[in-house]
Amino acid sequence: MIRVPLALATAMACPAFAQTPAPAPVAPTIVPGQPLATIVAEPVAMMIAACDANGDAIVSRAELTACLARSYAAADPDKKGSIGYIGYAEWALKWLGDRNALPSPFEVDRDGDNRITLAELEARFDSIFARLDKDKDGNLTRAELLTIRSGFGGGDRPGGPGGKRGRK
Ligand SMILES: [Ca+2]
Ligand SMILES: [Ca+2]
Repeated sequence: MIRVPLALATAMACPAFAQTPAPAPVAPTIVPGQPLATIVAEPVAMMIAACDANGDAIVSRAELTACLARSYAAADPDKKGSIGYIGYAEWALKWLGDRNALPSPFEVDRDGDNRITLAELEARFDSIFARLDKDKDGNLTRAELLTIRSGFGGGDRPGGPGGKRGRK
């Protein structure tokens, strides 16, 4: 039996080191046609999501009402029944994450008296709830709380090819 030395056998199995060199790495580019949608949550949606009291990941109007009352009470410790714009900014910082996050005090202060009452806050959130509640069932799912944005100069791609991914 002829035994071929292992090193030689390996060399025979690997032809030519002299092939054309691999192309230099290229910076990744955005492939045309790739979906560019970004999924984000508005600050107000983040707050509403945290109002889910029973842990079913769905926020009902009752849960939101209770949540708003709780947050307002913390901003109005002396129970004056209204807070000024500075107090509202502190409320927004705590519950929306930023003093300037929407809704702004100007849109919440319906009667324009420079004070925010709980009723005014509830009224504003009521219309926000209605806007987000796409299927109008009185509950907000996490999907309803998200906003789909197309960015990076890409056009709108409603229902792009993303839905076909992950076939199983
Ligand atoms: Ca007011
Ligand atoms: Ca809904």
